[in-house]
Amino acid sequence: MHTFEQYFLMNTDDVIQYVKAKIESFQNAQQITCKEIGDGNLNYVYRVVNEETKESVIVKQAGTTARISDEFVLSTSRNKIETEALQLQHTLAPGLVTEIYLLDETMSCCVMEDLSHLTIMRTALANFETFPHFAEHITDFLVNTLLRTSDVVLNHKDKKELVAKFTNPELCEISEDLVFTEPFHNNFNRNEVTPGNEQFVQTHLYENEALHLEVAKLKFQFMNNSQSLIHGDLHTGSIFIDQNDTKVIDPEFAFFGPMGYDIGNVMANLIFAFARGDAYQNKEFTEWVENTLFDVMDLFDTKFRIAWDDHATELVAKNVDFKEHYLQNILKDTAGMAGLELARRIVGLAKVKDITTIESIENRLKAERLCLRVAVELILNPSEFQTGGQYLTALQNALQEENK
Ligand code: SR1
Ligand code: MG
Repeated sequence: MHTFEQYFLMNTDDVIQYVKAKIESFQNAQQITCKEIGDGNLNYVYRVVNEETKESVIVKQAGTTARISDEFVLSTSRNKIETEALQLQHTLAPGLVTEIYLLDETMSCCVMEDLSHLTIMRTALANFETFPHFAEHITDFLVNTLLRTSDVVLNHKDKKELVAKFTNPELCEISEDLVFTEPFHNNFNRNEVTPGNEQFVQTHLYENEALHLEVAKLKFQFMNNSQSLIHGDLHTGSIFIDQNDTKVIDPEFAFFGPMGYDIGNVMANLIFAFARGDAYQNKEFTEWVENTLFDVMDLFDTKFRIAWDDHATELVAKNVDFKEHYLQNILKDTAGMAGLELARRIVGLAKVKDITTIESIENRLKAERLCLRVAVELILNPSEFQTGGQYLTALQNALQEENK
């Protein structure tokens, strides 16, 4: 019988005992079921149900290596960063973030709200489902969690304490390698290029010196601009959704970095959904994605300005031209970071199902090139992407190139 006073990696039986020991309402439950449901690259996720009352919770535990590969040896303390980020984001963006019931630093796990009534957004998008409130919800999340953890709003000493608390070197290193370096240099030989696109990748990514310069700038921006508490991995696999609700999960990559990293991830992952929709010629779906790409940029811009006026405490930030300058830089970062996410998910180690599950090889190759063409454009010319309409033009131009 475990007492859970020392870390070990739990199995489903252990998790049942754990929940009985730690969660009061499960203490006397006679019939508990537990299933491992994680499909992420790093951790173990269990759904635990009291079959009598139907109450359910999620237990998420960090192992000592990443699920995707033992090459990534990681401190299990990442679970604390993830849980504390969720707790802070929950207060900043109520209703849009999963709720935490318990953080257990010894077992490197947390117990949280079960969101199984919702669907992981990537899965839903792969089935061409559309979500009318997504753009509204995700821009509320972005503006509130990003602007309100920046020096524009926070007391600067409090912010520096948070920067220290959320220093996350191991998971940042994963992103520095997988997002900012390997897709362009294949320096660890971990890239996997789909046969048929090797020459395209060689020319557009590996041998593109102008691109390498812009990627280097973005990497140093990621490593050195402690702008806000960013989620750090805000792709559509980190979002639960249905027709009414949107809930963000999984901020284990959280740290103080550039706001554009999160916004760019949202934009890039919508573009993956677009590329899949285009591969299956689903016009209704691609139109919804286009509208959503447009709305995310438009709503972010509008809400950011309002939130700035409502919440800025820093005296020099009251200068209207500074607000413009600050926002323009965020939007510039957004474009570059979106380009990086697009490139790394096509050629790098961690791919996305939107593209890998396209059955026709011809269509998959085309979808990949579409994403890479947009990626290169975004990285090379980030200042030209200040509005959603400019992203749509880049998508249409890339489609035209492909259809030539
Ligand atoms: C080793 S982890 C690979 C990827 O999975 C996570 O979700 C992050 O996106 C990371 O880059
Ligand atoms: Mg994750």
